[in-house]
Amino acid sequence: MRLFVAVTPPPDAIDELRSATAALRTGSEQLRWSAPEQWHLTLAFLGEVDDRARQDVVERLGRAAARHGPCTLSLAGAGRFGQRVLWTRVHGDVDRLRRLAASVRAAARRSRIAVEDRPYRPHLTLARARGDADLRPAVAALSGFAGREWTADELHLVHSRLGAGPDGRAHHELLRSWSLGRS
Ligand code: 2AM
Repeated sequence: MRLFVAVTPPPDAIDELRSATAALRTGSEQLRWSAPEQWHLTLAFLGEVDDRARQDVVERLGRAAARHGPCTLSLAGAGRFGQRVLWTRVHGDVDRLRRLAASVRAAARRSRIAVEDRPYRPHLTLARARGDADLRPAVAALSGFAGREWTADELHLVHSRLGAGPDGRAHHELLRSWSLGRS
């Protein structure tokens, strides 16, 4: 099954971002916005994982979560990956989050799951372009957004079923969650 590992903002932080993006979300045909209920910070995309590797990585992720404490974070402003992905920036304990992401990726590799080598860039994806799109106006429109502080205190393993969610989007199902910093 197709899996990824993430932390998620609490409902109040999601609501702020939902309000801040409301006008933009209705405006554009070019962008496919992800559902606010599904907004998350991906730490590692594991791709298709078989049962055996999944069982192995579940054990390792539990141990990784225990070794890392909660992270105090906030979301603010926006950025883009080229002409394809619009995201909001992550502030606060990003070094901690980076170390957590590194542990998660190491856990996946030890379970023989291929994960990308590119450095982790903390972000929360808001929308993807249907083709190439000029994302600069959206980035500018969100430049004044500054969300409240929140604590990422759980690590989640999520099953993503492409096309199984509303409007042809992916359906996300939480498979496992671990408290950070607790064994
Ligand atoms: P991102 O939006 O933060 O990049 C589930 O598909 C999640 O896995 C996405 O939200 C995406 O996180 C992340 N992801 C990273 N690489 C991916 C890839 N090659 N294909 C699909 N999703 C990927």
